[in-house]
Amino acid sequence: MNLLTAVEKIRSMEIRGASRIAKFAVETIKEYALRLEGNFDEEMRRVANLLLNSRPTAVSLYNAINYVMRYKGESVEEKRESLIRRADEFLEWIETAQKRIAEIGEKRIRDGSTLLTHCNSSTAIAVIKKAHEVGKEIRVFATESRPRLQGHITAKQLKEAGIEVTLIVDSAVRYFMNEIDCVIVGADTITANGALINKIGTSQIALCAKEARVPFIVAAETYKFSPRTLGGELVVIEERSAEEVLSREMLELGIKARNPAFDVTPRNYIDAIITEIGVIPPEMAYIIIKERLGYDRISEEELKISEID
Ligand code: RUB
Repeated sequence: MNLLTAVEKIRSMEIRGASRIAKFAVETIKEYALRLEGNFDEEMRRVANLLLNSRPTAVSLYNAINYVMRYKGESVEEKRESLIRRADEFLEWIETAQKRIAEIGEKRIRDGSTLLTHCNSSTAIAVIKKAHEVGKEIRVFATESRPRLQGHITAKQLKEAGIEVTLIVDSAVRYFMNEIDCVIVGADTITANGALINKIGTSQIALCAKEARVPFIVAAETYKFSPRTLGGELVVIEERSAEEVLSREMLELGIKARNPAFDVTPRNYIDAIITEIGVIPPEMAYIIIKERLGYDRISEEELKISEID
């Protein structure tokens, strides 16, 4: 696939969700490396840099690219081999982590419970499906997730798995919270201080859950933890176009809209984070980053060999 087409697929959200974005980026890099001739380092950095700039918020993309770009070797063939090995390792990490999270997370879901999930998180859905698979009777409320309606995907996926699902509009979360036993969502990024960055509206749901004393659980692979935040960097919240929110008529009238794609849920609203290495409190985020992502990172400066818009 053409590189710019791959970047556009992420930007336009044809490929979306933190895990899928990471997987797709790694596959794209791998495919590119396989057929690359010429200056390997320079070309691979250009590819990495372009992909890195496709969407800013999910750190899975950054972690995936940094992992793969730590290839070693003298000759082009050695470098290629090393890069492909690392790409396969990361793909394996994605694959196995989600399975493990499903097994661990399922135990936190009680038989007969009603869950609420937001947006479309493959990891949160893996947990829900696993609970269903092991025979627990559960029902799920799925939020619509305006403006891109990822909740529709969630509702279809759960229904296909034979799980009872009810779609609600985002603003109905508090109305239904008393019927919910547990909220489970995915993550785009978890910061060093344990805050969660996820689909816009997640923090309101967490607020409602806390008020109603409903557990709020996050399903997140360790590659969703952000080493960049250790150095004090703030997570960039993607703001998408007003056209996703406004009709043409409203746009023509000159009405403005703001359309942030994600928001920040502080750690004191989070009861547990289910990772592939176990259930952790958000306060442990720092340790996860140190232990799991403590590899020598390639800095963004190193990746940026030329200015590409
Ligand atoms: C998707 C979203 C998901 C996380 C986790 O946002 O916020 O909850 O990415 O997903 P968008 P997963 O649709 O804007 O990409 O668990 O599949 O990685």
